[in-house]
Amino acid sequence: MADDEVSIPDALLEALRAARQVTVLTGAGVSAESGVPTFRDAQQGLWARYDPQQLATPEAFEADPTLVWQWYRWRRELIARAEPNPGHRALADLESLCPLTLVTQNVDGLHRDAGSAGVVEFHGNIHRDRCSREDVIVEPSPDDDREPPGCPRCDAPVRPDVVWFGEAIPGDALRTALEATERADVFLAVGTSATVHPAAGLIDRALDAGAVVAEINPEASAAGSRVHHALAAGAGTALPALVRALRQGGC
Ligand code: BV8
Repeated sequence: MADDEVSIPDALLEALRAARQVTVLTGAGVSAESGVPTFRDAQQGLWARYDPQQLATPEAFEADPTLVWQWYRWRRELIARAEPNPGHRALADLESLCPLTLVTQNVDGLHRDAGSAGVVEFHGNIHRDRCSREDVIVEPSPDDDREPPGCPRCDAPVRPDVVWFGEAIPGDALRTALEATERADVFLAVGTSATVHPAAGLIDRALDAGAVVAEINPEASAAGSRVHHALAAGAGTALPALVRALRQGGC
């Protein structure tokens, strides 16, 4: 077996082949191989001295909207240079092999770019803007060079359409994710440290609901000791290996 190959447990393959519902939860680790730093990675350059968990909050935006806006602009520019990697593409392929619901904590949009349909964006999407007063999606005028720009309707500061710490998960996303987790015969946690809630809680909900739960992560996550299968590998290697193994078995 090639050294970058990953061995997929037969029991996991059998469970995937028999599954009526497969639910996948992805985290920043899936985008790491596209060059998008994870939340665990030290921030880079100008942002090295800031803690993402401090910046991704309504309080930070209230205190210094320009700083927070500039942080998101830096992340948007970084993500704009990123391409989906083999892990993203394998999850898109998996949709044709299994009845799959993909729930992502990532805000980078790379799953959609890779061709995944119906992605549940649990923490929103960094590419969309929202009026901070009316809470509606808006497109600021390209001529508005203020940071942050003003809402084209009411001129309140515009913010990224993401879920900040201390904010509720969008109702539709939460309901869809909970329902897909309760019904899951197989639940895959990929590239997540399982430290941010309520996303991380989906893993225990899947376990409690009797799903076969597997994790793909080079390092064990906070849920690692509770899952049935822990594949200590990168998503970009393990997910294509999983799709190949399913196809070889005639899935
Ligand atoms: C809420 C969008 C209530 C913004 C993000 C219960 C217990 C403890 C705390 C809480 C709790 N309930 C609520 C909380 C508080 C808080 C929380 O969880 N705090 C934690 C940190 C202590 N949660 C919240 O505030 C949530 N809101 O609960 O509101 C409420 C209810 C009603 C009404 C009002 C309020 C909201 C949380 C959402 C925060 N927003 N993102 C933005 O992006 O700017 S979270 C953000 O961080 C990401 O989206 C992501 O979810 C998270 C980082 O986690 P991961 O994705 O796992 O990434 P991480 O870097 O941690 O790990 C990467 C992993 O990848 C590592 O394990 C690594 O080993 C692995 N890896 C690396 N390379 C690879 C790889 N894996 C595979 N392949 C590779 N190649």
